[in-house]
Amino acid sequence: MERTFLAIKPDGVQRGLVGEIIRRFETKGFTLVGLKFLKPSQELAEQHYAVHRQRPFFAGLVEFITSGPVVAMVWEGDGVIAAARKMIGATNPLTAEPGTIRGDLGINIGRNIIHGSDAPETAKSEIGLWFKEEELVNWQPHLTPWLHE
Ligand code: IDP
Ligand code: MG
Repeated sequence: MERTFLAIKPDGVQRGLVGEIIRRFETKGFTLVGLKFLKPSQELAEQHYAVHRQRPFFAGLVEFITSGPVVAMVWEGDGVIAAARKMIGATNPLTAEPGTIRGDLGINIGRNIIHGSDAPETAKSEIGLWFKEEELVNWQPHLTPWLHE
């Protein structure tokens, strides 16, 4: 079963959007298999955003993501990686489609509320970076037969 890594950033936490965001993935029908609330270390943030190391916004991004608590999550389901990216919306909340998390809830690219893995390889590496294997829970939601034919 496919898994993805999602993180509600410090702006989402400070704005009280944790419940709203988790609700969207829950009601969509995906399964929560990992959840933790933490203030990321500098090292974790730099590793997580390593691909952007050369970008002008890198230092500010790392400073922001380490500034406050984030909600780190692993969600499971068929097609969850691409579907979660769709539900999150475009990187810039101003151009993100209404109906998406960023499109509905944000206005600035540097405060875009949530992170989501962009591909199977990044999902795998980000899950491994943020979670130990034993922190992920294998469970069968009772809803399964009502969500899958
Ligand atoms: P994504 O989060 O939609 O995958 P990426 O291009 O991977 O977007 O960028 C990672 C994060 O870096 C973004 O979510 C955003 O917080 C930040 N970011 C990207 N581009 C800019 C920018 O031009 N200015 C400020 N922050 C940016
Ligand atoms: Mg990205």
